[in-house]
Amino acid sequence: MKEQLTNIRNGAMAALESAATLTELEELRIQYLGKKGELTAVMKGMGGLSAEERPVIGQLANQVRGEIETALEEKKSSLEAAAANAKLESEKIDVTMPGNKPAKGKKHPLITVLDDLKDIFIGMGFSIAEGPEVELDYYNFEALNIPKDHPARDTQDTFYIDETVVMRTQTSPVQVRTMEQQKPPIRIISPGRVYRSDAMDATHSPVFHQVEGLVIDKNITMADLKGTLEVFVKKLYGEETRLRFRPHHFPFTEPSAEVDISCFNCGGEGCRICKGEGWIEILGCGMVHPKVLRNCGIDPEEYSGFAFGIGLERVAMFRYDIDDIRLFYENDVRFLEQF
Ligand code: 2U9
Repeated sequence: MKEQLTNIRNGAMAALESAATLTELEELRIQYLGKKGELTAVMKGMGGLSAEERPVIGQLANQVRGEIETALEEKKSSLEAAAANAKLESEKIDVTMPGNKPAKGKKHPLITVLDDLKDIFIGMGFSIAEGPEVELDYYNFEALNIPKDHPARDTQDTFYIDETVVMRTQTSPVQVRTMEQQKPPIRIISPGRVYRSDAMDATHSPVFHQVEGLVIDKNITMADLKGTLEVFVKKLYGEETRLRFRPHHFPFTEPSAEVDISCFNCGGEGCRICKGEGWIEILGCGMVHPKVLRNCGIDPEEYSGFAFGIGLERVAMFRYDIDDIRLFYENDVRFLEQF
């Protein structure tokens, strides 16, 4: 029996030595020390031993059990440590490695143009005014002297919400609301989104952006209008830029004009950008119609003013040589990255 116990111990030690995983180790524990294990089997056979032999063999069996238990514990610790090390090794990070650069956005070209316009007008003492994009018919048309039968009211041009509510077709309602609430002097620009029931093509979009301006004070004349717009245009396109005022008609201004600038690309020679004209139309303007002033609670005998409107997309398309308005709204990074 002694020999049997020694064999069990030697066998267990060798098996433990070569065990490579915790699962294998557990299988060995069951094989040697479990209820149906080899050591238990030997101990069960001790009943047939003599009174002298029994304590000797019993002691040896306990010693073997202790040795195997100790070896199991040690092996378990060393396997666990190895596993932990392997995990650390596999999860090791190189802190000196360069990080992943987050994709960085860019300012949208329309916002760049808008920011430039805002800077110029703020520099001239204007404030920024904003208002709702869903407007009452009154503020979008009626107050602006656009009568009921005016073609601009046609459903072809205006998105009607119902009989009295529209998507604003210009940002002028913001100026009307400002005049109702504020006494002159007034110097504001109102940038924002406007809506027209146009089919989408390379130069039209049912949603686009405008900046409108309004100045109301005593003794404001056409000279103030021309001076202000000249400073604006020269700041935006360069000091060498010339302006041309062409008579025009708007219901809300009288007199009214459209303004062309000498082509910033060829200086007026005629080129691809200005289509050989030498001039580029950039905005509309005029002296605020006395009826509009009266509608807004301002006495036209005491005050006068000028207003202008400029389309942001148009400015940006000329500046960046963009030939399709739809590119502004598609959010294609390959387009946006270029500015
Ligand atoms: C009030 C009184 C008058 C705003 C004006 C224009 C001329 C104009 C167009 C430019 C290109 C619209 O974006 S566009 O299609 N605008 O030509 N806008 S005067 O006149 C006003 C505004 C408010 C109370």
